[in-house]
Amino acid sequence: MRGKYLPSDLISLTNPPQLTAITEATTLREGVSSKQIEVEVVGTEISQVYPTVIPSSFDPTAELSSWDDITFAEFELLPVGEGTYAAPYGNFKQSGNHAVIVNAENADGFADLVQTSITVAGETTAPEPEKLTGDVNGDGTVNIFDLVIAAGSFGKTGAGIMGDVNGGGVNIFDLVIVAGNFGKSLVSAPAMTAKIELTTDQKHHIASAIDQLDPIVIDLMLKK
Ligand SMILES: [Ca+2]
Ligand SMILES: [Ca+2]
Repeated sequence: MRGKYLPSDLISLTNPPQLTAITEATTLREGVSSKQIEVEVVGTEISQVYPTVIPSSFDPTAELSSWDDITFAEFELLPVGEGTYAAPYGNFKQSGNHAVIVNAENADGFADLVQTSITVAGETTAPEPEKLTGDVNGDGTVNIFDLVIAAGSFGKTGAGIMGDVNGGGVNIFDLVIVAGNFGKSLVSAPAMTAKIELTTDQKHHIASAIDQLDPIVIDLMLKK
């Protein structure tokens, strides 16, 4: 008879859904705050599949001042295939472990909860740009402009001075570093300017800085 006389929804009358699989615990790549949450559900007439996100900032031991303190983000998973429900969640921003707990419901009740963990490694949202030692103005090439800037700041002390390559203010060591990296470039075709017009002041800065440079470094610079 192949059970053809059994009502197709008989099983659902006695069975709440079962959650049989969930996205495995994941550490997000740096800068990524979104993750697809996916579960496998067995059961009929599923009315709702919904994850609750408990953020990394939640401290279960902290004293709660109101019920609002334990209101967590909830969203709904949608059927994407046979027994598969999924949706992305885009607010994994705080570093640490976020618990994602999924429930499913049908007319018979709720499933046993399943849980996964999404880890946000760091707060950084953008990768550090590649840096070239001695590239004072950050244009990807170490050339005369960088030397001009460093020479122009010569003798200045303090933090964050343009031309301070190694920290601690701009002194002879910064010029040596710029000079030692002279001609290096991150860009495939170095954007060397054919004509460089320096002001008298700039020439003076460089001249007085070069006076203090090691002869080997000067030799290196002149070859470029
Ligand atoms: Ca530069
Ligand atoms: Ca320095």
